[in-house]
Amino acid sequence: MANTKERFKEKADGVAAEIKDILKEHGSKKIGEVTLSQIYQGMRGITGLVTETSLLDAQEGIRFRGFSIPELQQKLPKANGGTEPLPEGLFHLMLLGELPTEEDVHDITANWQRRSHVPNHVFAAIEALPKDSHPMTQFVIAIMALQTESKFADRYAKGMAKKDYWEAVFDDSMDLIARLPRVAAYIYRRKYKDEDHIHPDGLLDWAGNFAHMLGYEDETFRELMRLYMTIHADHEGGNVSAHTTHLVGSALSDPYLCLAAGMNGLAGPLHGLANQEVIKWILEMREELGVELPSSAQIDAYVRKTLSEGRVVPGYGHAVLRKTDPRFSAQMAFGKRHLPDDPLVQTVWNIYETVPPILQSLGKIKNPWPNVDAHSGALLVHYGLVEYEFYTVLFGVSRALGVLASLCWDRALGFPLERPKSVTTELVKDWLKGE
Ligand code: FAM
Repeated sequence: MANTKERFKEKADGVAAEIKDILKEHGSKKIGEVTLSQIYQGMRGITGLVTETSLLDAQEGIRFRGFSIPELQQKLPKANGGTEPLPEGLFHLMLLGELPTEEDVHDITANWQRRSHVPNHVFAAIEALPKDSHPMTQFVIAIMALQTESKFADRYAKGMAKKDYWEAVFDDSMDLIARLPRVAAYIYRRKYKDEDHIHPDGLLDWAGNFAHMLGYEDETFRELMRLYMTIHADHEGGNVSAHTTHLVGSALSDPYLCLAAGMNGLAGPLHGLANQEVIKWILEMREELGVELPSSAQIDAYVRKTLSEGRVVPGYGHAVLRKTDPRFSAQMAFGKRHLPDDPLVQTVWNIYETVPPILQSLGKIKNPWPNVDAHSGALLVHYGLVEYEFYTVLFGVSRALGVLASLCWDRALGFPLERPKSVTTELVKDWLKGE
């Protein structure tokens, strides 16, 4: 059977031909209108990007190549004896647009194992940072240090032809994904476990090995990592990390530069950093109240206090979603199955009962329901991964799967430099005068 790279090229050539025909016949078709409010308010609802790997529906949540999270949990190959999907399978699906076989998934695991060597200077770059640097800072620096390995940058400098860009981006993307768990685990063990590093286990799958290198041997924790790495991977193209990676790639920056840029966006509290903010907020609430399992009335009062201080309730709301995030529901189901009596997890569920009506009553929040970040920390704490400043790195390792699969598509489809038009308020006022 042809390997992943050849199959990707064949698929992408087919789609590129379709796009050419679509644009030839329908290129001038109008697909929407833009209002002044939209350009001042984060471009919500403006369709301005093509991202092949996943599509977000405001009511249903994310679908990866048409498959919902529960469908993926059913259809994607699992580890031996496991019940959660292997993220290798999701990557195959996002990249090739078709469900993988067990053999496809084993091939990707083996491919990533072969590519996983991290050069010593990357560890030295991490070591050069103070230990108390935020893990996301260390992660981005490590990705930048890895950039010496970029095949795209090397080949471009030697005069690579445009038709070959996709291949160098594919190789860099596969190398990067293969290396990220080692880099992330190194940062974790350096900062929190007295630099007692753990060598990779070549017999494990990508996420299982990541859990092992972090220092967690519990098989249920490995299952959690497989689920976590699958559900955080992609959320269509307009979110900050995906859009940034895509935008930077449009300048023909190599995948290392693109991913580092995307990860800087993920490190913002309104985006990926929300997962650390949620657990911090819950732990502070418990400390302030002096109880392990706050009552509904206590949660209610704490939420109102947070809002009165002009802060957001972390883990709630979304720019596109208008219902409970299915990524939240998948984690809740995992909790019900494996740790229903955990007081922190129960608190997350009690917050889920209490927060939406309060947010709704404010009348301005478009989505009062929980997003992915509202649940993830409580599951991690249960297994002992209590260092919440590290949580966004976990999100980042997973998000690399989606944004890099998309970057392969961007170059294979020959997408050009991205350059939307901006205006000044002076010009807007002139437009309005002319009305
Ligand atoms: N708590 C308090 N106020 C909130 C809120 C929340 N959870 N979510 C939205 N609002 C406010 C928002 O600040 C805005 O207020 P102002 O008009 O006074 O500025 C108003 O409600 C309308 O906002 P919106 O249109 O409903 O949401 P946006 O599309 O502007 O923002 C989020 C979306 C995600 C940035 C916002 O809901 C938020 O800040 N949530 C908390 C942080 C969070 O959980 N982020 C993670 C998102 C996640 F899915 C991810 O990227 N990983």
